Amino acid sequence: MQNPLNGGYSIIAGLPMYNEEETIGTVVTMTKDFVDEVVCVDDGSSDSSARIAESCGATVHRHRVNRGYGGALKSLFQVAREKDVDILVILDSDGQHDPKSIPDLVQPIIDGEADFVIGSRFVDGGKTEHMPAYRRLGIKVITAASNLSSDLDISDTQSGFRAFSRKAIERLRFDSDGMELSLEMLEDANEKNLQIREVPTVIRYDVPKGSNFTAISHGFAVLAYAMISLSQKKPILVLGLPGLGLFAAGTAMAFNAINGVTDSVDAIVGPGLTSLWIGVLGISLMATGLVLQSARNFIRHLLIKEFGLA
Ligand SMILES: Nc1nc2c(ncn2[C@@H]2O[C@H](COP(=O)(O)OP(=O)(O)OP(=O)(O)O)[C@@H](O)[C@H]2O)c(=O)[nH]1
Ligand SMILES: [Mg+2]
Repeated sequence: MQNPLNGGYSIIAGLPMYNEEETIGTVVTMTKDFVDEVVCVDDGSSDSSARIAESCGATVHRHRVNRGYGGALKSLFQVAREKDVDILVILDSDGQHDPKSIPDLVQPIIDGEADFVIGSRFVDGGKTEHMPAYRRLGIKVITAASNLSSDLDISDTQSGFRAFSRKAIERLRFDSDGMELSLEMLEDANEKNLQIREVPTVIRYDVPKGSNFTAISHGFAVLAYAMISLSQKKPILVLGLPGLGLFAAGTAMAFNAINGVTDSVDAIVGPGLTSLWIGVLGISLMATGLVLQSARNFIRHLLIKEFGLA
């Protein structure tokens, strides 16, 4: 049944859920007011999350084994395609996102101004409560690396509070099983020229489970994805420039060693060898950067000329 508040648009909320029995009931109950259906993907939780979600009115989609956050989102997109909905809103089950902000996330899609909306804590009007400093730093580093590789200027690449239009639901394809999916989705949307928009939101950390240290290992996985993506797209920046720096440092050390020669030749052997290997490492990095850049240009050229693809 359609929610009369949504002006004829069919909207479902998708909640990735893994052992969230303390919060899922409240999140489902609050979310129901803003959408037509709440779908939770339970990924082999060992607690009562699935039972509570169902008793609060959610449809629960079960994975028998844990497929990770990315696996849960793949299932949610599949459900949205099968149900042929206009809008899919994704929010966390741990209470960090406020369901009352759902109308703000879907509005740019309803207005035809966006296909992919991110609830951001770092744009004007957005904020975060009780966020640990290490999380803030991690998010800033990941966001900087990801913006460098994609030329997107997104302030909060790590917010899981997102809404997708029918066009985005149909076109987006992703592979990652972990949290790095947050970046893969952005890159895919950018490549497919989907309109991405950020709206302010509040993301809280004073929730029962709080932020735990698995967030650090998730953070490293996301950062590794951002760096690999950056080195594939801008090899000269990631490999060539540091290579040039090492080569310059090696050369400076070599001059220093030669200038320092007095009566003992032995005195320059150690610094000389050090400067040599630093210089060679620099040259190797620069060469790798150049080769990767040429391969990238060649493949692009081939795709455009032979297959008409950009
Ligand atoms: N289906 C599914 N959901 C998951 C999985 N891991 C996390 N989630 C859910 O995804 C949402 C976000 O996960 P969190 O672990 O809170 O990640 P986070 O908010 O980035 O990190 P924190 O700062 O630790 O809260 C929550 O609703 C989790 O229940 C998983 O393996 N499968
Ligand atoms: Mg969380």
